[in-house]
Amino acid sequence: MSRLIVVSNRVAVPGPKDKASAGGLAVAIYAALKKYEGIWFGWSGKVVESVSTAIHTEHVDGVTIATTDLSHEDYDEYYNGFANSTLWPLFHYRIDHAAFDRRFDKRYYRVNARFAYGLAPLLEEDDLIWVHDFQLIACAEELRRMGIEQRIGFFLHIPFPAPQVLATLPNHQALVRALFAYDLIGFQTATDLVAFQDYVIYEAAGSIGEDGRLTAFGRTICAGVYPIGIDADEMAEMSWSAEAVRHFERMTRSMAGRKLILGVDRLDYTKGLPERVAAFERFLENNPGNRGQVTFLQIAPSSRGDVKDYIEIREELESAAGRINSRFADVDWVPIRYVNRSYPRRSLAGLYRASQVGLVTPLRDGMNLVAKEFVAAQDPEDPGVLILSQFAGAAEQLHSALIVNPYDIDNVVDALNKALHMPLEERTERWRGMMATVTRDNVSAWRDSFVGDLLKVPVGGV
Ligand code: ADQ
Repeated sequence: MSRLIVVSNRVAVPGPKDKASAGGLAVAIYAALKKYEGIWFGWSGKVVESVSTAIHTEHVDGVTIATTDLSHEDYDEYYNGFANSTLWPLFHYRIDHAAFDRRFDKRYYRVNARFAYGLAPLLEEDDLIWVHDFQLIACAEELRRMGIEQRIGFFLHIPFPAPQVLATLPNHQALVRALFAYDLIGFQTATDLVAFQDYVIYEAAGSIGEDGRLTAFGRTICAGVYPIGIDADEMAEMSWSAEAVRHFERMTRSMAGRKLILGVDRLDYTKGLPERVAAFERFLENNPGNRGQVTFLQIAPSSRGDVKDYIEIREELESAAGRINSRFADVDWVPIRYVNRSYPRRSLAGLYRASQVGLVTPLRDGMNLVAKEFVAAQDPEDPGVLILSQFAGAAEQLHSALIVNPYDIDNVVDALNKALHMPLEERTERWRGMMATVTRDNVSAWRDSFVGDLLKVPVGGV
């Protein structure tokens, strides 16, 4: 049996006891690594004065964890720079937030090469290599330069942009050429796959064969759609855990019969938070009868707090929430509760179940796992309603959510009205459809279908 080698920017080994503290993705990947006696290779999370070529390795449960450090320049120019300030905004259609700086892409390719150099000596002939996400697109190209011929797959967790958006990136062809060093590329949605195919045809003078394989830059590769999932059974179970019940009761008590609308996101300008708050404000403006009856709880811990755009979005949100609260609050009711911290997964499960409405309205999102977690944590006897952006990857699967355009504030207001007044029968029917999908297309199914296809694709890019 081949070994599985997973390469990702961050290595998230689940703790030995508390599976619930790690994300479903880390648990699923780790389970596969155990089965295949594999290696998980990535950044140690450490930023050091001067970086050496040394790889730190440790062995846990038959899995080898191999990590490398980053220097301060790597952190600024590769991680915060090209990855988080160039590719992240651009791939989410936010050219207005994208920083183009030649130092950034130079460093990106250099760090990707260093990952490849660190990994290559650990590889064996039969290994199956699976690289994750936008931080490491150029990894396979470097491995190929070093003569590595094993099958290499790549999964993009974020959207793939339309060709005209990607074309704003200086040297965009170099990035897509690097993707052609893989044997299989996985996208979250059919929309992303089509955007990639369009780029290949219209920007790279490539072609699509009858078998769907893509040819460009002298190689022929496979590309497919693999929507990522969650461990739905575990989330459903977790929503009845002691900690979830405690949070459910605490929340329900504090609501005193009012309805709860919940948003849970990393604080990021792709998540549509100012637009969401504006929609809630308009909902209160248009529906005076609902004032004092409905509360919007937004949980949004800061992420990437050392990038300027992230500091700005936090300030923008704080001031909008403050303004709306001072406009509508009463002595015994505050319309928006904005919480800038993260919660353990079990607590979140209880909060999901205590909510009548899950408000998930990113302006663009690869998948959005919060939408799936919200569905899995609902009480089957009295499920809440999911309002979901048409621009989240999850909208291609969760058809019975109330699908909205997050830029159209009135559309979101209408959906809030509909969700808050939806009869139990309709809520239950919608929820059942979504729960069946979330359970069937879970994180293990995602992993197994990608790895299964990677094992079958032709090798050598021909
Ligand atoms: P993210 O952009 O981080 O992921 P998402 O898919 O929603 O977005 O995953 C967030 C995870 O973090 C969820 O498991 C959620 O429970 C957790 N989380 C969010 N806010 C939290 C809070 N306040 N406290 C505790 N936990 C919190 C990227 C892509 C997505 C893609 C995933 C997986 O941007 O589009 O779905 O990877 O591929």
